[in-house]
Amino acid sequence: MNNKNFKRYTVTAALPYANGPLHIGHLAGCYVPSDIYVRYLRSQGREVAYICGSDEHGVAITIKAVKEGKTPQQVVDQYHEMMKGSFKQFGISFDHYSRTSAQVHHETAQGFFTDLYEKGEFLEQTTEQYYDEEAGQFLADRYIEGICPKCGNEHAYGDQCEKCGSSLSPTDLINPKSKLSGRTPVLKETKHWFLDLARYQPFLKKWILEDHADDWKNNVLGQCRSWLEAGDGLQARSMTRDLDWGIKVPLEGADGKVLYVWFDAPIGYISSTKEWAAEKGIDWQPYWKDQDTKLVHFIGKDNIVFHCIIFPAILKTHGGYVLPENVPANEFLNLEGEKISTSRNWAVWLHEYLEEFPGKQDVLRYVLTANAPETKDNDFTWKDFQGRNNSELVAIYGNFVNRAVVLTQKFYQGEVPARGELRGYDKGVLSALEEFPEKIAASIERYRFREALSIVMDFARLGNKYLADTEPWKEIKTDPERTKTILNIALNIAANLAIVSEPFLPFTASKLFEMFGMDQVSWSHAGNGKLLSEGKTLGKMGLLFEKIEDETVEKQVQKLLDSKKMNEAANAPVAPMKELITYDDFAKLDLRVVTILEAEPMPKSKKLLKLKVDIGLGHRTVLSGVADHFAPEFLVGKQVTMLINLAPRKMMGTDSEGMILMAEDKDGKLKLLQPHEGTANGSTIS
Ligand code: B3M
Ligand code: ZN
Repeated sequence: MNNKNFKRYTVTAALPYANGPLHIGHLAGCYVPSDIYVRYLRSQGREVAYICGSDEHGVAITIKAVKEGKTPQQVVDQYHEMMKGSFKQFGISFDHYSRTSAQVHHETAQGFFTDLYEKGEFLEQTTEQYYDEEAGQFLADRYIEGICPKCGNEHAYGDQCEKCGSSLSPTDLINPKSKLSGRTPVLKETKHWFLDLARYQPFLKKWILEDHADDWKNNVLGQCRSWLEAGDGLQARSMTRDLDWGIKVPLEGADGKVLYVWFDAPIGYISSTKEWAAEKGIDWQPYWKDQDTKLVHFIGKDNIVFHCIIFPAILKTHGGYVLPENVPANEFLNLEGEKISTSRNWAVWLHEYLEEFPGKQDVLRYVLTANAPETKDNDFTWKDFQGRNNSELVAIYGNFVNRAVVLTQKFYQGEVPARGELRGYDKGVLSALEEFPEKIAASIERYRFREALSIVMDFARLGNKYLADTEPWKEIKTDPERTKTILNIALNIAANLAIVSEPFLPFTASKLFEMFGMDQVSWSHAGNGKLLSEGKTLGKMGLLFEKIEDETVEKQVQKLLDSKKMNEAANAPVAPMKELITYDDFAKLDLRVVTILEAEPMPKSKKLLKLKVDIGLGHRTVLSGVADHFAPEFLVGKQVTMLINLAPRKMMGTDSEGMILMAEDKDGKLKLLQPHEGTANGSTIS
């Protein structure tokens, strides 16, 4: 069925885990693309349900809760609100944003499970699962980390290797470790309910590799093919877990077990639709059950198996649901040449972007679309962000619209001037204008948003070139009538540009709609060279885009490098313990509390300070390699700890009689070891 015949659209965007703030990788992966698609559909007057919500179960949440010393509910409450806010601020125009901890979702997901259970679709298997004896709990896939057997990645999870995309089982991992205690887990028996995916393999192979061979993206088909044509075929996968946070398994004897997060999360799209429809007082079912509904899932590549294999198998087996017409998954966005990582704080956080670049949401939407990882991983650099803003948005798009509007304000008091006789060039430009909307639409319909946006920019170039070639600022001196025609055409190009820009640059488009007095905007109006009637008065228009200076982006790069350094220090491995010594070895050390009386740089040395120390038994001279850690005056008067019976060592002609003890932390900084106030010099330390 081609697009024109669908009566309505259900468009979903992956439910983000509510375990942290959103970053540019989220926007690039599926939220900007899905928003572009939905805005375009809406501007065509199509009936759309744009559905999302927070994914609040799974170990991504419980690991965060442990890390932050909070309950899982506190974690999801915090980040659900934060993410909802960020989406809104970036113009991601969901019709409904729910959350999987909502009661409606628990009921819906349990309903699906019970339906499949009663149909005998589950294999009940008692298997051995990794158990952390120290933590006293079974380990879900994401609680286990080890070496990926396929690519050697040392941080592969129990269910998936993010590096090579392989879907794994925990026992595939080499040298598995528990993320709870860090210890090696043991295998222990536990009962779970498995979906025997092999049962659905014939249907999935035909549905994906034949029926959708021509309209699904190659990166998606490629991953599905690797699963569907793998020698050992689709493996049964457990749809329940031993966890106390999640949706209870609706069966007798299943205490302490919850639904696997990837069983429940995609069903969250349905629950969210139910919630939305209830609020609107409409029936949710057509959006999920009518064959003339087009269902599209926007996701990142790491979610392909769950959206193309497992969820469709569940929908198909349950019966009565439409299957996704397309799953246009994006690849990953990297940042300054490295993988975006929340744990290493190597990310551009949306909330921080908004603080540092207020009002520039469209610039980020633009750059993330122009560089979208649609077919392969791509890289976001601040230099490119600046370059595209300055040389495309400012120099072409903004320059064109600004000139057309400012000249109209200057020559015609802001009124759209009358169009006189057209010349050949004018006619050429107006016929090009007629063709742009269809070209852009064709790319959007095929989920090629980078391509669509580049055509929008070609449209802006057309306008920019038209003004540069006709030079109305000169023409006005010799041919005022001609100038009116030029600016009339230029303003109409700008008004059309606003319509086709809206899916990509909603904030810019709304400024233009307001200035042009265009309401009830529809895609069908685009291509019309006479959108603006003569005599129409233009509203005020602020600057659409402004230049971004070098130091602005250099500051962002430095911020990344600083946070990386801090994180490396924070996560640097602690120095390993030295070999064991006996008590007698320790008893030989004479450690005392002492006071530094004098401190001065050691001549001809960058590292050494010469200290005079009161050890309680008299004064000693100590040479200490702390010159690049402490200023001499900082040390004078400080009580520290010292090894006083270390044999004297001559350094640079001076005897050093002992050693001041220091702590060196992970980032190499030295810290004094200072006793409580009022400890007498010479006090022994044992
Ligand atoms: N919560 C997002 C992720 O894998 C995951 C998507 C669920 S969509 C139903 O990062
Ligand atoms: Zn791997």
